[in-house]
Amino acid sequence: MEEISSVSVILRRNIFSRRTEKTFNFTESAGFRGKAVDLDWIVFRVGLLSVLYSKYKKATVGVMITASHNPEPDNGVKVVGPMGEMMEGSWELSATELINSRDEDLELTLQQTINNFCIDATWPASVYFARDTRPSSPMLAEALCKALEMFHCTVKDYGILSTPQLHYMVRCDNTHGSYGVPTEAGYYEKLSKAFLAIMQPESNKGQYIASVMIDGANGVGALKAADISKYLKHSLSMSIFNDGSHGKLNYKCGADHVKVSQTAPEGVPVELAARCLSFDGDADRVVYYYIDEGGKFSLLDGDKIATLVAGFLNEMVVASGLNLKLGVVQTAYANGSSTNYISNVLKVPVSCVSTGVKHLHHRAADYDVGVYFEANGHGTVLFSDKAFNMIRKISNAESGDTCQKEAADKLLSFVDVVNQTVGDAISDMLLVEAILHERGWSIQQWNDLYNDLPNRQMKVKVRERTVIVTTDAERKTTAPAGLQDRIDEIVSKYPVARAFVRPSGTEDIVRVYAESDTQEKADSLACKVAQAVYDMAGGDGDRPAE
Ligand code: G16
Repeated sequence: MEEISSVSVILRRNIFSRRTEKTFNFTESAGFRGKAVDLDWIVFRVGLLSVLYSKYKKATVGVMITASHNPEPDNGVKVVGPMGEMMEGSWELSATELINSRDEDLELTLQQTINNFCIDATWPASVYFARDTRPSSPMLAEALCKALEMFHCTVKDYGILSTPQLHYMVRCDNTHGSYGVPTEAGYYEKLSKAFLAIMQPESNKGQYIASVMIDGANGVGALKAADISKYLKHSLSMSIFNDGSHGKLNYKCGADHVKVSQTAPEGVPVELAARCLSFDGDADRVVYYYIDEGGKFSLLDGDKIATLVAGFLNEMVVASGLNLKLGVVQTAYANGSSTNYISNVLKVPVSCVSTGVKHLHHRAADYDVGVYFEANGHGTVLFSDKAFNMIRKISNAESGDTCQKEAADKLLSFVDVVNQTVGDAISDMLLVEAILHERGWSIQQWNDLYNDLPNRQMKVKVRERTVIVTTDAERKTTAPAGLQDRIDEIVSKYPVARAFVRPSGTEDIVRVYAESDTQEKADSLACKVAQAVYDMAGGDGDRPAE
């Protein structure tokens, strides 16, 4: 591939040359992330990688510039596969090698990637890309463009999009429009048409009120929620706060802040019993919350969304008379009560996988209808081709059971409300709203399905977080030696308790999760486990204190 030689020319001019000896790892959950000022050369290399990935897949692929829930000075880059899925695991090693290659070896590394994956270099690459609202994103988009321009590939710059919108565009292109139209209007039209079909005004809404207060995390989600509201007409009233007009991205607001701190965000005048929700910085996560009459803050996170969605879809599948395998996928962060509720009350199979949507998405595809949500609010529903065709068959049948047909018609609208490519805060919000509307439920009624076990998350700073090695879907550690025994010993002193630790893929810290029967005990357990991590895994800075 002759274009590869121009890579060295660019590097010799000192543009996008490697500026550090530090090693970077492509993380499963987040691609590459770091301080934005250090990232232009990395994004340039990811651009080169995306061209090869497109040639390898013989399809359009995507590149998203975002650091999602991370603070504003950070940024990052992810690669999107042809069906809107995350890049294949077998390419993660190549991505890491490409980023860590010395400038003088870069041409060779690119050539090795071509050889390793038997890439047909003559295939015309096609890369779609977009960015979030971070001030550093345009500069990184330019670095990406420089790489793409060198290969004369088809490039589509969508400007500012939410991460799930870019995933949607890539899938639309590769399915030649059968998934949808690859434009922003196409996205809004598909989702809103399906939503409006469900939100029939004449239906009995019970205690449901079609009004939400949205915390946009001062990011792209606020802009896109405002855009879709025009298509939703009067079916859902949205008051949007933290819309980026002032205030910093993800600072004391957004889904991650609300989930981890278990408090309402700043900037939202949370009203008694009002249904409030927070997006994260690139609008691929959503969590709900409300303040009850006693003034208590209640969080309805990804687990609560998963249980609401799985319970409803399961009923609809049964009502349609279909024999479809529906299952839920969670991670170790799932609250023990939610797993219990799914297994014992809904009687739906539930599995646990490692953190990162890639893992959940993969496992959910084993079901006809796979509901996956991380506790942090990241998730979606996958409907297999088999499920879709069976639902459509009942819906299109000219004779047959009227109730089954009605249920199948409704299910088809639910299929279209869902962005099946990856977690999508806007699509998930519409899904939750549609189900609450169907049920006629208030947020409190939804919350009353089961009680979460009190839980606490903490972050521990260590010198090198990769010293922590996990197994069993991250529920146990195998290194450093003795840490798991110490955690087991601490946990055994608390009732109904569980705790685990894992190195973050998006921040330079180790995460600690703990749950027990009271908040005080969950807090104390989290702290004791955090101290064990600090002591046994090379703590840095202040030791966690109770
Ligand atoms: C990303 C992934 C999520 C994952 C999170 C984990 O979130 O997309 O699936 O749960 O990372 O982060 P960590 O490894 O730091 O716990 P996002 O929203 O930041 O892209």
